[in-house]
Amino acid sequence: MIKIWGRANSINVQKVMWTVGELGLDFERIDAGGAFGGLDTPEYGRMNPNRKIPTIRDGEVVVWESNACVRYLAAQYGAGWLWPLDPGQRSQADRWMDWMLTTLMPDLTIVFWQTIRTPPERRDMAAVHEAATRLAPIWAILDGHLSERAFVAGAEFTMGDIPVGCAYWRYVNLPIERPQLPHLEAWFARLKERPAYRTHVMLPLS
Ligand SMILES: N[C@@H](CCC(=O)N[C@@H](CS)C(=O)NCC(=O)O)C(=O)O
Repeated sequence: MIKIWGRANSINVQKVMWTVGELGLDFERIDAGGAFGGLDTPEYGRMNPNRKIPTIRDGEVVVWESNACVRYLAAQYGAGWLWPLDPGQRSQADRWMDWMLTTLMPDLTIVFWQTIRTPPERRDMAAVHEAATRLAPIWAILDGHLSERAFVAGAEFTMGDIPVGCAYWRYVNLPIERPQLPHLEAWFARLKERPAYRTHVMLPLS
């Protein structure tokens, strides 16, 4: 039984939930973070000194950092599938996971927080517009990559699709203008066929 600490509307928790869903693992998710709190207890701090979500426990193994959680679960339970065994192919999955955190998330976070988690009277719409403008060519990089393959690491779905798939759901549901990205849209249609994506990621933004 995998224990997962984190509220269901966190993008970083959604990566983990989607992964356990794909793998068909037994899990217990404990609401934590945001209005649920629970991150400031000594017990939580011993598991995750950052006091962030998600944190997972699998027997004696405790993991934090969402991409590390996805990698752990994929390697432990999905080797040869979610976790490509060939190092070159795995590097394809890995690089788009890191790209999501380092290249995509800074501007996606600005737009998300300003338009979804900030009351209308306090929104900085100039910052939203600037971040949305920067995001368009960033997503176009992944669109170009997907023009030649069905999924980010090749013909098959892998862990590499999970962080960017969570981010794309947010992106298409934000109240901003977006460019036409046909290869991303075709990939998104493939993701939407996956029950675990529909259950754990395709939730209303909140
Ligand atoms: N880089 C970390 C970021 C973790 C993080 O910032 N999580 C947010 C939620 S998405 C959090 O814990 N916020 C505090 C809270 O929800 O109370 C990861 O990917 O796991």
